[in-house]
Amino acid sequence: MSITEAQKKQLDEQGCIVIPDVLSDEEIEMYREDILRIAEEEKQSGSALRHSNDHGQHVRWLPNKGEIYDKLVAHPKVMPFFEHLLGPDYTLSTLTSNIIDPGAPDGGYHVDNVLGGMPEPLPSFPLVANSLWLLDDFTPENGGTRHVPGIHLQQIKPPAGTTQHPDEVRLSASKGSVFLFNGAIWHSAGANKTDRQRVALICFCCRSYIKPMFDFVHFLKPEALERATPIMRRLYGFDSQPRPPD
Ligand SMILES: O=C(O)CCC(=O)C(=O)O
Repeated sequence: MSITEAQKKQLDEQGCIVIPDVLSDEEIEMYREDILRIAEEEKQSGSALRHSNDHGQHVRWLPNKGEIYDKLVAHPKVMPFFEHLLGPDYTLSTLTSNIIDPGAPDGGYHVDNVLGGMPEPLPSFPLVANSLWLLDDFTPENGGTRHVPGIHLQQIKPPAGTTQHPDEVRLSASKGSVFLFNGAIWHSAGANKTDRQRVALICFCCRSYIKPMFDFVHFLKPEALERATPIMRRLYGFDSQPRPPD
């Protein structure tokens, strides 16, 4: 699998792209069912990470929650897009998911970790890149991700509390596709005005010299590490660690 020159240009200029047909219908159904099952279990056990005024939930640390999530870590249809933005030695920062419940309001605009904590101007090249793996068709009505194409070129962050932008787009894309974007694109989940949950898997990556958000090196379960190929180990960060004493 590869990335075309036109796709590279779109990522450079717009900062975002939809990669079609990454997941099969069977995979979509399997992942959606499993994420909703884990979300319910986490609610019952009191460990749920609820958000959006209790109208949304994150299920995080997916590699530790099932072998089925291994496939997302080094997916051949998606890796070339991350490599274009972050270089050939990029690493995984998080592997998580986002459920937007009916009634959820628009989220607040943000850029992704680590950019939110950096001074402006933000770097002129991508440090982090995010990808949403759509387990439902995304529409402007059901929480389709709001984003501002091209704003990464301005190297600015949304002022705290920003909820609108004149150039905003609400993502419309088919389930099974992946919406991949430069982390400097202002974005947020949209309001869900339908009666069905909107579900996405999220694979968030960074350059090898950026500190990832999740410490896979120390907290990946032994069985998940055992299943990892050399490329997956690199993505989990094992090849980009600070050195131990001589
Ligand atoms: O779920 C969405 O539509 C947006 C997710 C998001 O804002 C993020 O991963 O930073």
